[in-house]
Amino acid sequence: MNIINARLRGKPGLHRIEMEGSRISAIVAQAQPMQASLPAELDAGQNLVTAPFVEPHIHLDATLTAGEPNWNMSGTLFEGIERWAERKALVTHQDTKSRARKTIDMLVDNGIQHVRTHVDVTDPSFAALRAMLEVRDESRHLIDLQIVAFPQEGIESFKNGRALMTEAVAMGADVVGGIPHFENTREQGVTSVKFLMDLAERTGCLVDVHCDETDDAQSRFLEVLAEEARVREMGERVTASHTVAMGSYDNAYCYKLFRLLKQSRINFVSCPTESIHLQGRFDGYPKRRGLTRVAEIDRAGMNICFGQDSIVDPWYPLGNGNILRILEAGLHICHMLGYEDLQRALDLITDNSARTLQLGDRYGLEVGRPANLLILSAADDYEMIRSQGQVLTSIRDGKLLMQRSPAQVTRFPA
Ligand code: 17E
Ligand code: FE2
Repeated sequence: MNIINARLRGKPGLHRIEMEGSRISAIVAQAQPMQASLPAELDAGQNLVTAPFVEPHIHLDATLTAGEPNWNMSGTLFEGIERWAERKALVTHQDTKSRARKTIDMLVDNGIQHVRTHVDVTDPSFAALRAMLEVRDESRHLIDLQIVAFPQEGIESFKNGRALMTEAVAMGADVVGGIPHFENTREQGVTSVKFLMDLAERTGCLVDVHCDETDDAQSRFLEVLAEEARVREMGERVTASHTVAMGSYDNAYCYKLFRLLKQSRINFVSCPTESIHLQGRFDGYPKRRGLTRVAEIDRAGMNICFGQDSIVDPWYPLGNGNILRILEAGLHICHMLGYEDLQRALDLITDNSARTLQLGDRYGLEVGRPANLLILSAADDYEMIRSQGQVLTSIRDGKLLMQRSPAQVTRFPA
């Protein structure tokens, strides 16, 4: 299969992309627009062709459970955790698989082909983890799925938390998670981070910690995670998700913190729609936005990307799989609608996220890499955001995975 009349990010002019089997075999500059001739030729119509979108942070085990059995009435993270504990007691193998599959279909419909999901392992039955390990295998034709062993109710504060984490990794989780700000004491938060970094180092797993997901400016576990990553030289394999307390840190502390963060080389994930909804809940006015310092992390040359976090779960009642919606919201909330940010906005849901997931040469529009790519509805990043553009075609392993016909508008004369 070939794609003609493709615009590529960061390259002038039009290109033809050739695929052979499941690999990209050639990317050739075109002197002028071409007419499609072969049946196996797709016309990008001078719009962008990119590598697939990446979902770096979602909870596929909790998806599509909002209101079951109770709604989160306060809108706080903490009530979300309480409501989820009620739903978790009802989780079954089949229920988890069918909700995860429905959600994966939504992600696929929106051009996502790489996903990192957190799975709650503070459940001695491991019902959700067993289900998601099967989904990981059964969905390979749709997405590449990384599973995080996520201790929703704590490693130190939950009964047998350390053993559950160790077992989850032995069962096949790819990534070690954590939730230090939710542990009962500061000390438990610190020891939980040391424990999870030991576990990851010993087993070769990646690390992705829910870190400082609270407006509490005293929540300072990011410094612990970054220092552990720096000393062990594991930074590129480590991700700090949320870090929303950074939005409440004072500038003097944050200035010092940034030196460590840069040395550590860790990655960051922000979930802007989730955080604008869950945080600021204990404020009157002025009311905090409750996000991490996305623009500042980016400006400092560190790696940050956006994720959806939730789709219709105890923490967030909306969501439809469309990560472009998250990107648009995030750019607004983070004061990133400046010209230069708009020029490279798609980095936040493509290349930056692929780096977070450590996809290496399994990702990217380059000859020899997997023939996974998207045709978008606009010619550049700025226009994709402005026009609320869509993914028109998703190709995986050199074959069509999804095609969308955009809505037609008819105007009638007066
Ligand atoms: N669990 C958590 O601790 N934080 C979140 N944002 C979600 C689940 C969605
Ligand atoms: Fe999360």
